[in-house]
Amino acid sequence: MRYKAIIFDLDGVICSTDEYHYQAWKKMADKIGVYFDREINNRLRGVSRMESLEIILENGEKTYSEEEKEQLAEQKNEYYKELLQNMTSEDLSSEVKDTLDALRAKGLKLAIGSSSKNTKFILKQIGLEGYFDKISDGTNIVNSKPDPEVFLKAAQFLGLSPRECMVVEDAEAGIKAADRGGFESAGLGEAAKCSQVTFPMDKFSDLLSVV
Ligand code: B16
Ligand code: MG
Repeated sequence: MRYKAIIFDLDGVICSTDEYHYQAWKKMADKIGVYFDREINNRLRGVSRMESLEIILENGEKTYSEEEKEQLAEQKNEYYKELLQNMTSEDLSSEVKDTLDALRAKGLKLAIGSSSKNTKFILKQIGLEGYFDKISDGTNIVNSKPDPEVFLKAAQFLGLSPRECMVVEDAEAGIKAADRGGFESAGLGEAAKCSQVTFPMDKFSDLLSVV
């Protein structure tokens, strides 16, 4: 087999928390009177919380102190966590779960490579606590995508080289991170259009014909 492991992005790949990120940022932006829409939201995919805030504030007039920015990011995270409370195992699609099980049955190791600091909570909510062999997330990195750190850490946790792992992403920043780290990649949505993607996909289950 070509790969020994697959490293999955979480938000926008395993589950649709990307919609909740949008709603939470929108609520925060409306509160401070800064324009925000879904197109701007697409630029936040895979990008860390503080860097996402900087992108949103590009459309505002006001300059915020570091302390105010921390408070705004914290406020957004509170809105986001409120939305996550309503997630259950029904938010994990059968297509994703069946594909993951089939990949594991082929002998592949499965890992997470997500920028989110809420990764473990989300996995618990959707019934995947303890499912993945290794988790690399926003709590163990300094640099967020397009820096390859989150995927390099995942490979290191697995004890494998980047050439032995494939990355699955929905974000352009994530495909760039994979490419810079020496990983092949499979892309969904926006990521499927990225010039550095190895395998553009229409749907998650296409992974079964890629590996
Ligand atoms: P948090 P991923 C990323 O997750 C999201 O795509 C991005 O929108 C978010 O800002 C980032 O996580 C940080 O999330 O605020 O929960 O720490 O796509 O890398 O799984
Ligand atoms: Mg993502």
